[in-house]
Amino acid sequence: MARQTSLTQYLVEQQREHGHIPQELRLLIEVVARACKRIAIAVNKGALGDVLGTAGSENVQGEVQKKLDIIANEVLIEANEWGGHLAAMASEEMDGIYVVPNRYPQGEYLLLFDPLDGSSNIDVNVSIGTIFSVLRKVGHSRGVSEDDFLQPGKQQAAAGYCVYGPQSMLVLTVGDGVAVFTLDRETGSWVLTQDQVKIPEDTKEFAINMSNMRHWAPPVKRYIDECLAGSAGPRAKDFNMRWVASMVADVHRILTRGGVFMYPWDQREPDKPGKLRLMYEANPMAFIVEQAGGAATNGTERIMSLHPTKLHERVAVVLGSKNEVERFTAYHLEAAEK
Ligand code: AHM
Ligand code: MG
Repeated sequence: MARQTSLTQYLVEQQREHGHIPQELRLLIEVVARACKRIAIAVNKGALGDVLGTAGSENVQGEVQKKLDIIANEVLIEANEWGGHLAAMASEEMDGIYVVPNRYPQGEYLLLFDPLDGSSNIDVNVSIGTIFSVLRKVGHSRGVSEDDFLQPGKQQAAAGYCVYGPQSMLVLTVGDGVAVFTLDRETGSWVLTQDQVKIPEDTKEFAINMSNMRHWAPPVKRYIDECLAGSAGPRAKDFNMRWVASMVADVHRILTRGGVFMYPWDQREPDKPGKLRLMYEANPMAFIVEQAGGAATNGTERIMSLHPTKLHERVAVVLGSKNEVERFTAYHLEAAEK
């Protein structure tokens, strides 16, 4: 029987060979992975576990919370608060930060997450996921505040997502490439199924919510029009389109076979830079995509260089196959020069 590498073994080996996973970070990643396993089990139960439908509340961003949004948030907090590896957590589903209670030791890491991404797909049995980002508390100030979280994405110590689809998969980077683990439901362990994943630099596939087309800025429209023109147009090739409406599933497809994902600024709410959140959606995905050889920008700047000014900050996102992201970004820069 072929030998399998578990998540624990992968992390221990990374620590031993490359020395870039401190003990506390290893514990943190293992705890998050265990929490994701619990969430995967709840997702699988569906109606049998009474986890579908809305919870009758709204989050800080005015979005209706689903039962699973709340369950996943609680699972992640309960799993992470007592281990001594964290100072605080922040989540799409909580207004402010969650400081580790006094009864537990405080560690130096900060954990951010979107506990259940793709909420609109929960009740229709389509892939959803969990996204997380790990920062280190910088400076030696006592206590912890929201300001400690406001670091650019390039300072992330680790990032990952779990996709709950036909298989549950955990995708992880600690800054040394991207590894994929598949949940073996019989043994309950995360098994390494792909290492050093690479996103092809070119693609013929794009992902965007086309129903927003009339609201887009001219460079977005130009990029998509050229894709749609196919082999007769300036790109001289036919493009395919996919949109799951779960960022985890769309990014996972791009990680697997290339593509470009876009959620740009649009005129529906001109004061919002975009729909997706910088700190627990765009940054972790940007870290993974860059580590797999892809690129991630907001149309003009590298996402991981942006300095957040608030926890729930929103951002425009284009990420995936490098040459397409660069083209999309060039169209924005050209438009800005005019
Ligand atoms: P959520 O975190 O509340 O689920 O929202 C984020 C999701 C992304 O997963 C996805 O890419 C996007 O919202 C889909 O938006 P839309 O429904 O506008 O297509
Ligand atoms: Mg989300």
